[in-house]
Amino acid sequence: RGYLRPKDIAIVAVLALLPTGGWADAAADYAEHCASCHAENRLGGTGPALIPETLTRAKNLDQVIAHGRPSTQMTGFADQLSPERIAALVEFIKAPLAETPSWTVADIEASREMVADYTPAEKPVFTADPMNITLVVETGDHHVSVLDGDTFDVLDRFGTPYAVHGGPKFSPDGRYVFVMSRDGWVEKYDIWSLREVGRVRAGLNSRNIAMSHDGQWLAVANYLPQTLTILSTETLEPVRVIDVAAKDGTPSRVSAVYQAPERKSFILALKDAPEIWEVATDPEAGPFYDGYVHSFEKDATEAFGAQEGLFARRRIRTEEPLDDFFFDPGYKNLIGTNREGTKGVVINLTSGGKVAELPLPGMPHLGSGITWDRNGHKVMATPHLDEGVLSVIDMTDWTLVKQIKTSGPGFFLRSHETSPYVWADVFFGPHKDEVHIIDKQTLEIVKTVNPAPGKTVAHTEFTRDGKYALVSIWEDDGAVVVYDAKTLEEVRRLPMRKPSGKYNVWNKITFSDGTSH
Ligand code: DHE
Repeated sequence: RGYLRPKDIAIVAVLALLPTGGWADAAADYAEHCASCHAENRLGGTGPALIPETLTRAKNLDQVIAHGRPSTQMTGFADQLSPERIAALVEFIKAPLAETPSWTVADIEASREMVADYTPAEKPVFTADPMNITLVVETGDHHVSVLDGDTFDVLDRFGTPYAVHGGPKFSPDGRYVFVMSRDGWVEKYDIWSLREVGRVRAGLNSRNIAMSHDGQWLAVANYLPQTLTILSTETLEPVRVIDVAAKDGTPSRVSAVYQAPERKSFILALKDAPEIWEVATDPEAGPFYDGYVHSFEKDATEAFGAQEGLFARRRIRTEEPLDDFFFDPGYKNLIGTNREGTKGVVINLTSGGKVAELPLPGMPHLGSGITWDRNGHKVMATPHLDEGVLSVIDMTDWTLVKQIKTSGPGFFLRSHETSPYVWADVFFGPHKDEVHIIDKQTLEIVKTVNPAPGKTVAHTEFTRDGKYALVSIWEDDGAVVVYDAKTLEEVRRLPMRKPSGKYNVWNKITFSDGTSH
């Protein structure tokens, strides 16, 4: 009593910024114009959630409210609301919610919508190679295009939840794919039948998803609430919601969940705790210890409350919270970055101990890392988000082999077992229209392509056989440009609506060295 919580202070600060009566007017305007699609509690309905957790990256919200978003159901309100009232509405939706919303197993279950007339096809309803399907996420109008990887024909184009982020995850046989939106919706799509199977809201603000080694479970990493949701891949039913908190009880957001098939587990990066979690997907797993002990300390079972079997959880203590993981090919070690993005830390997943520290300043984006063989050594490369370099690390002794200078900070790297090159985009800065092609052995840039001068060009994916490399022109009237991966010449251009990531079934389910996992 008498004290304000930080979120109350934030609301008071927002109120102070509004003209007299602004908050009440904004709340009334929200109720009248927005609530029917975005829900009274702002957690989203047919439209996305309008809460600060999901709006931090949204730009020009006043323009969106005034003029709507093309190709969506969001219409403009400029003829009904003055610029001042629109500005007040923007502040209203950016203010924290008065109460941290909960999202329980019952809420998840109630959100589940299975497509009523879906019947699984007995075999693919197309003649294309089902293992060479490539999905293109089109963020411009929230669709995914299903491409025949040989002819580049679009076999289907299906609607997704709003703002898909991260890589879709395929079932181990490549038949089903799951995509996730930042609002926590997970959609299941049957590639053989070219049909959506259903969708479920697994969290309110989610980071990414991971598939279990046996294809039975899909884990969803959430920021809001601070949980890991585990869904049945067959029915999309929630089978477990794990509250995520450090050993001392402090709740933590989950930065990301990773699939570690060779360990038969999920690995979690915790945003707010100096811990890495491992959650078993193996019914025979364990014992896993709940204390800050390593797995070899078997006699600590009693003292630390061991968990066994499916979804048993293990904590690995770290010196500081680590994020953005990259795994070595055997899933024995992971590399994570610290919050400041000044170094890489190698952790042995079996002992839980720190193996090495890597000199990686400039915000390395390890999640985009890829590996290949060079001079008998396995090397990995990672772009840096703050500077125009790629770091190449020798994974046998964790030494820095080279920093390759690029014409600006990049986001994504891709290669293929059959390709002598790494494709590295320049996502930020004046050279955002360039993609460097780098020789895997000499580590020199051999060519820079620039398919759409002045536009953002990013993210490469290869076809199954590695013959073609597909690059996105990341613009609303964008395209996927198909290159001959040998001659490095453009062979096709497929118009797409702000295409972002592309994912080849075969490359993903075989965990190809050249692709992110
Ligand atoms: Fe991503 C993958 C985190 C911003 C597009 N991004 C991932 C993954 C993580 C991550 C943890 C791996 C998940 C997986 O595939 O399972 N991304 C983050 C961030 O923390 C960051 C920097 C800030 C944020 O807002 O979350 C961020 N990401 C972006 C973007 O701004 C991008 C360029 C546009 C967008 O869609 O939001 C973007 N991220 C992507 C894409 C992938 C991705 C296309 C999948 C790449 C792949 O090839 O697998």
